[in-house]
Amino acid sequence: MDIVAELLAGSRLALSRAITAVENEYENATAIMQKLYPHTGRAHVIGITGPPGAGKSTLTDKLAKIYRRQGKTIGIVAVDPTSPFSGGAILGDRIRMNELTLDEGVFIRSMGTRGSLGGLSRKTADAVKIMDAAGKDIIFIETVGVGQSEVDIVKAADTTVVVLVPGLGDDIQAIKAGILEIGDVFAINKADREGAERLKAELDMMLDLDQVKAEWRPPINQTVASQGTGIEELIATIDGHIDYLAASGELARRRTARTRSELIALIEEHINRHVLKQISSSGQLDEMVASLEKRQEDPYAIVTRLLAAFLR
Ligand SMILES: Nc1nc2c(ncn2[C@@H]2O[C@H](COP(=O)(O)OP(=O)(O)O)[C@@H](O)[C@H]2O)c(=O)[nH]1
Ligand SMILES: [Mg+2]
Repeated sequence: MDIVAELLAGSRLALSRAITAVENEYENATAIMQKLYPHTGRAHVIGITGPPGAGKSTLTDKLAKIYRRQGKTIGIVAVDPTSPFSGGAILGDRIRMNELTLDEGVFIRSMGTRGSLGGLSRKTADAVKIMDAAGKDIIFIETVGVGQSEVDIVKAADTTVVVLVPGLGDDIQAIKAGILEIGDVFAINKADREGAERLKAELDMMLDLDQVKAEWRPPINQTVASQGTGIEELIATIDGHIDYLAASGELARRRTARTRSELIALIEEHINRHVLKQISSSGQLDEMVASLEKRQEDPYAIVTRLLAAFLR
C-alpha cells in the first residue's frame, strides 16, 4: 500500500510521514498532496492565535478534550514561526498536552521555520489537508499571532479564536488591527488576573466600532485555561460560529476564497520558478542586468518582452 492509501486507512505513521514529506519538500510531496486532495474539505478548522504565553496550548488542550468526549477526532498543528524545531512536538506543548498524546483519537504535530516563513503558511495548510484526509473531524491550528505571516497561517482556518490576556500593559495598544480583523471569537484567557474586565470593555468598544463585523459580532469569552474555567462556554461560542457559517453561506464563501487564493499562490510560485530557472540558466538574466546597468533598457520593457515571449 502506498502512503496515501495507508493514511486513508487510518495509519498514524503514514499520516506523520506525509506531513514530514511536505515539511521537508521531499520529492513525493506533490504526489501525496495530489492523491489526497479529493478526500479533503470535511474537517472544521479552528485557528487559535495570540501572543506567546497567552495560554493557547493550554486552551487547545482543554478544547480538544471536550470535543473528544463528544466522540470527535482531533488534529492539532502547532506552528511556531520563531522556532527552527519541527517534527514531533515542541517540548512545552507536548508536556502541556501529554494526556492528549496518549489518545489515539488525537494527532499532534508541531511545525517550525525549517523553510522560509512564507513557505510555512503553505506547509501548515498542507498539514491541515493531510489531517483532514486522514479523517480528523476538528483540526486546530495553534500559532503565535503577531505579524502578517502568522495571520496568513490562520487563513487556513474556518473559525479563528484570538486569545488575549490582561495585564500586558497598554492592553488595547498591544492588539494589532490585523489580529482584531481575523478574530471570529475572542477569548480573554488568564481571567484570574487583574484587568480582565477592563480588557473586555475595551475590546467590546473596538468591536462595536467595526462595521465590517455587522453580521457576526465576535463574542468575547473569559477563560482560565489552566483551571478549565469557561471552556464549555467557549466551545458553545465556537459551535455557534460554526452554525452561523453554515446557515449564512459564509463557510462556502470563505472556502471558495481560500481555494482561489491557494490556486493563485501555486500558479505564481510555479510560473516564477519556471521563468526564473529558464532565464538564469540561459544567461539571459545576467545580460538583462547588464543592459539595465548601462541604461540601455528599463526593467518594465524587459518584463513586457519576457511576458510576450512566454505567452507565445
Ligand atoms: N494564571 C493563569 N495561567 C495560565 C492560564 N492558562 C495558561 N496558563 C499558564 O500560562 C503559561 C503559558 O501557557 P501556554 O499554553 O504554553 O501558552 P501559549 O504560548 O500561548 O501556548 C503556562 O505556564 C500555563 O500553565 C490561565 O488561565 N491563568
Ligand atoms: Mg503554545
